[in-house]
Amino acid sequence: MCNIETEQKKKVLSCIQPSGMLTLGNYLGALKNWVNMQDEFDCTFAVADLHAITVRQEPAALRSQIYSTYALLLALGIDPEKNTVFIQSHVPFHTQLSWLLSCNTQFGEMSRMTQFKDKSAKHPENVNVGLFSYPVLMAADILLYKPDFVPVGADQKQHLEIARDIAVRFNNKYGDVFTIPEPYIPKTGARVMSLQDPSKKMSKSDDNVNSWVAILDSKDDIIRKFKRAVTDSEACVRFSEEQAGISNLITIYSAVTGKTVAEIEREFEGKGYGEFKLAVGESVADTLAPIKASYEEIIKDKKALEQLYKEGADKACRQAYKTYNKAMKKVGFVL
Ligand code: AQP
Repeated sequence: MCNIETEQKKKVLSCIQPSGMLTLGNYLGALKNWVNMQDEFDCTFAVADLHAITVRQEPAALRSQIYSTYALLLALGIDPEKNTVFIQSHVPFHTQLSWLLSCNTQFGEMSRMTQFKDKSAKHPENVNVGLFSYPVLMAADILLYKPDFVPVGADQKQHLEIARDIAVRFNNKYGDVFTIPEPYIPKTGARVMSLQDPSKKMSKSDDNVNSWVAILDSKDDIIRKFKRAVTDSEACVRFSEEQAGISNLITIYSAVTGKTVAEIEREFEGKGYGEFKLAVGESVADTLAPIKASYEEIIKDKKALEQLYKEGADKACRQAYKTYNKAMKKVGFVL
């Protein structure tokens, strides 16, 4: 029987790289919204493992991060029955479509991507071609599933824009193949900065383990990392541009407790940073504890996990194949 409710829902696609332990930044900036979007939208969620190797990964660590990222999505409450939840490398059409799109993308466009500039500056010993062209793979990730919306943070706007440009150009040249996705700005979503350098975003691939909090960190580690967080000299809990460190902690505390900035400033009036940092650490640990508990149950059963990601790949393949086939035909390939 056809499910009318699902058919009427708008489609959303989101991916996450297993390039390290998922962080509090990934959770508050993206994953929390993924969980909320499942009721309103027809969602496709991917573990973007192919993207992770644009920077060097140790094979055993990569394998375990892919498993753990998939399991964590389930632990957060993402339902693999209701959504399509899969591992990118299990669907070969991503790399195949990427080639078609690469031949319709200009070198100059890619050269302007800021993430390439940032990451090549960070890893000068490994400025590989994949790092240069990965926005094309990202365009393929998106366009294969014909989403109406792609949730984007400020740092990823440029990637969606290039995916849209590539799709429009392809459609104009070969006929209607791709849906042009719109950016989706979720109602809630915090930008979390590094605990050691609040001018940079919190990143799972940051070498300084004290700069990020992993969703799976122990309570003691979380509290220790917040105690060590860089703050300012003013010694008062007040949100301001000049106090980037303390403002980051206020943003985090607000996101996990639901309190407003004004309420937080009142709560900690006349109190020192030490007390505030402890409160932030404890509330973050309490928020993440049930996710960690659920993750530990899920990761124990590798067989069940394998079955779920295989079913997810089958579902994704069925959708992706149709788009890929149409694109190949339009370009002139014999199928
Ligand atoms: N610090 C952050 N604050 C808010 N949102 C964030 N996101 C990442 N960091 C923060 C959001 O998480 C989603 C998935 O991101 P990703 O893992 O695919 O890539 P990324 O943005 O490059 O994340 P990282 O942690 O910085 O990874 P690495 O270190 O490997 O580059 C995205 O929606 C992103 O906005």
